[in-house]
Amino acid sequence: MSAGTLITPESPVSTWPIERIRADFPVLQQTVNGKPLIYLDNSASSQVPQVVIDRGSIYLEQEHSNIHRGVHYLSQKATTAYEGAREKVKRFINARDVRECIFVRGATEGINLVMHSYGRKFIGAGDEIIISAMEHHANIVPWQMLCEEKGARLRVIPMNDAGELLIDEYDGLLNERTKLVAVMHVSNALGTINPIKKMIATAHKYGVPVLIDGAQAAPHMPIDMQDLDADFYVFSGHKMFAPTGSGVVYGKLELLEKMNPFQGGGDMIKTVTFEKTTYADPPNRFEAGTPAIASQIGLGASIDYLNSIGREAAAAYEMELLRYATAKVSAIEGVRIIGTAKNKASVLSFVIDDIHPHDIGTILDQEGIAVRAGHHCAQPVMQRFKVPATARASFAFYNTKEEIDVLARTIERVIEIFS
Ligand code: 7TS
Repeated sequence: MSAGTLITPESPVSTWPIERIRADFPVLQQTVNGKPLIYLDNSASSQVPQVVIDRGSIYLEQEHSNIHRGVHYLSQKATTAYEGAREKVKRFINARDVRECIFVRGATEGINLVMHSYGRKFIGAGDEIIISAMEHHANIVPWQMLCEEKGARLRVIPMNDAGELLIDEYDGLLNERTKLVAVMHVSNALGTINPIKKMIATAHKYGVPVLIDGAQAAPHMPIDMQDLDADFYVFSGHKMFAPTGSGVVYGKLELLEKMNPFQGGGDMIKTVTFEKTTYADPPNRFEAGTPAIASQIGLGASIDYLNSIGREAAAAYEMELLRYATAKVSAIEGVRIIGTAKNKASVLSFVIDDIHPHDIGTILDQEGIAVRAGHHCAQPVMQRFKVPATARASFAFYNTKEEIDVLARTIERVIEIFS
């Protein structure tokens, strides 16, 4: 299966060991407002399995020390664990070289890193950067800041009413002034899976590098850097069953080698004198100061966990949940689903006539159901669909059809309360 394609489950759903999987996640075992927690806010942050928590505890209890700088036992153990996590990331995304994997705090910091280190060096007055109409603010604002600083111009790929990018329009936007394409793999507000492999190939015909915001894709589908041929790919650990403060920028080595540092400080230098500093090679050049060591080690453990449960089977199960939820929720009178792309990940955004999404979210919370209500840091998407906000249920492989039944029943109650 190639990344970005719709996964059609054959047998995994009936065989998915949901009870065993749920038992791996301690946070799911609690009640909220006297009701079993139904956690459907996975696009914001997913939950952390016990093995990942345990790996973080081992670091804190037995290995806690700084990396890359001690000859002593603990520092060597911490360095081995941290660099081991980088190796796991490399295999997880099928990068060619471990030096292509930079640790950052999350997708936002990753995009800002590429903006500062690549954009400020290689993008200038009159140049153009292409983004899409469905981007998260994290993949809009940094590019706007760069455009303002350099006198460059932002071009936006439009989308249709289903929330699918208009690929012909994209082709028309690419020209000799284009210096970067920055698009999301999967939309957090709509669920759309964009045809990024094709989009990357088109940009490359113009010699234009492509940054993919993979924050919503990396946790939910296999991703393969060599197959996609992305120039940059960023994602966050906390959406991927790992702790906050972990994340990755993948960058092709030949690009990283040409780029300026992101931040200055310890661990990113070769030599320092008051006259001149020379910089370390990638990835250290981009990792100034002490990183979130425990969190990145946790990300390595979450990758082990995902591999152990089977990424393709997990993805197939999530697709089944999406199909089930879409059928259930769209059958409720007065509910409108925002984001009906043919190729979707397990995100269900919806609005109800005359009821504000915050009210929906509040009533759902009273029943122990966690959804996100708001603009999802994608205000241009809300403007495009002429809604102030949506309620969003986003599923992970530990959710169940029974939870979706409770969601649907509670949405019906919300409508009753407001009618
Ligand atoms: N890009 C996308 C596509 C995202 O969905 C998010 C976070 C980010 C970037 C930023 O990630 P961070 O880890 O650096 O914050 N999206 C959401 C969301 O949908 N609800 O809460 C955060």
